[in-house]
Amino acid sequence: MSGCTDFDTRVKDFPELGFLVLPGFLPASLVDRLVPEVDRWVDTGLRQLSIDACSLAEDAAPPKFELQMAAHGDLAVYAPLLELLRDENLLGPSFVFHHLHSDRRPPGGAGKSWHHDYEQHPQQDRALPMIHALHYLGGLRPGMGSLAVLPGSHHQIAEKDERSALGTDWQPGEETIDDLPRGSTVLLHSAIFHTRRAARGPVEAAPRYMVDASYCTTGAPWPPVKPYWRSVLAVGRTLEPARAQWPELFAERHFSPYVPRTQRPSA
Ligand SMILES: O=C(O)CCC(=O)C(=O)O
Repeated sequence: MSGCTDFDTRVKDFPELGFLVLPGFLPASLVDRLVPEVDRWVDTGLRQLSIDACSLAEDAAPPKFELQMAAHGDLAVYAPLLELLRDENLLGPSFVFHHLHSDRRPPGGAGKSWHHDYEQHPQQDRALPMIHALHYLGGLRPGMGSLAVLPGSHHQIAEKDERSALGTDWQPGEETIDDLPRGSTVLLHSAIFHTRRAARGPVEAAPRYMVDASYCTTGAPWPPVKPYWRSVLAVGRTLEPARAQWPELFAERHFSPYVPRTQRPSA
């Protein structure tokens, strides 16, 4: 494989393994702007209001979306990320933004059982990739709570919670990711099974910041997850460089009608 860097190889392996770790992917200047925005998002209750609005009607919306915060908007359309996603081994040339969540978890916070996040109701194929970009603003260390993934598990057609009985237990073949510098990103095929473990060893004093943004290859209608999804996309369409260079990135036509969580069919 002469001329192929380690990075190229890892990108080529993405379709098979379903994850790609990008240590220090985000510039410090962007991370420095994101952290206070996440603090404000959590401390003022805006995050909770955005969650509460998920149980309201489609014409209701929370007072603010993450994309309306300047650094979060910049993150959603961060050019090196979009350029990487357009690689044929990831999403390919045409993809659409799906959603972005921003959170700060307290030191020593709880884990989250094995699950995946591929949006399809019911789960029936893996014809088109969806990718979650997990941005760890403060990095990841065992004392913050690690991420573990099951490489290759995105090929299995399974409901999101099919492995939840495993809790956050160690699984054969898993990869644990717990040593990342500030501003690191992990790309996951959204159907890969993964878990967040509670902190191990001495718990870090600092909170755990994670912003996750997801994107889908176009070609079939994707189910929206929030009733106010159209308003979020409308904000996205105002962002530069989305307007000029990525005309499909916030286009409504790549989505199916919104179905509330309680009415979504499962297998
Ligand atoms: O917090 C993490 O590291 C992973 C979060 C996660 O699995 C999720 O939000 O679906």
